[in-house]
Amino acid sequence: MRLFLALIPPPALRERLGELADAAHSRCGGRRTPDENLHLTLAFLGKVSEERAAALVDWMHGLAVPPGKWQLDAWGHFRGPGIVWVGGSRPDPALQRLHETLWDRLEAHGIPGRPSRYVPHITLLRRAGRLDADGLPAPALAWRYNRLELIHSINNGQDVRYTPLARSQAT
Ligand code: 2AM
Repeated sequence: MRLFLALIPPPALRERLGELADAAHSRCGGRRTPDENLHLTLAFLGKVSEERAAALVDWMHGLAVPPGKWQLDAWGHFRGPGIVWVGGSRPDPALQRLHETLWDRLEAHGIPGRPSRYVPHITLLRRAGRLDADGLPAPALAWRYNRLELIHSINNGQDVRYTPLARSQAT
């Protein structure tokens, strides 16, 4: 099973992100992330056995994430895969800490793949053209979060569906 840990935007924020995705899509083309798939990845686990996934579900049920607020105020671009994203203009220490803590625990669960660098971002477009943010609305959004989700990513060859398997406790 292909799994990742993510924050899921509340409905009002998801709507705003969808508007930014539409604006970017009209300028840069590519494949727009469907509204229901918008998320912030904290850790990408890759392929995990069903047995290990069950242990991760138990872990998530007992997990409490410190509540935080992430300021979304920048457009960004990963050139290779043509990803256009929104994120923060500065590193966010709380998200960085959360990412590190989660990977400490994932490694204790025997999961490899800790990346050397974490750039928090919300992917709006894939396989898009060059990002030219001139003329695009400046992102100015605040994301208050207090819960993390363990998500199963299912690719049926045409599109990708995300199914939540477990949520951390509300804090
Ligand atoms: P992306 O949006 O920048 O592609 C589910 O695939 C989530 O895990 C996406 O948010 C994706 O980020 C992220 N992710 C991180 N590393 C990945 C990898 N090596 N392969 C696929 N997805 C990855």
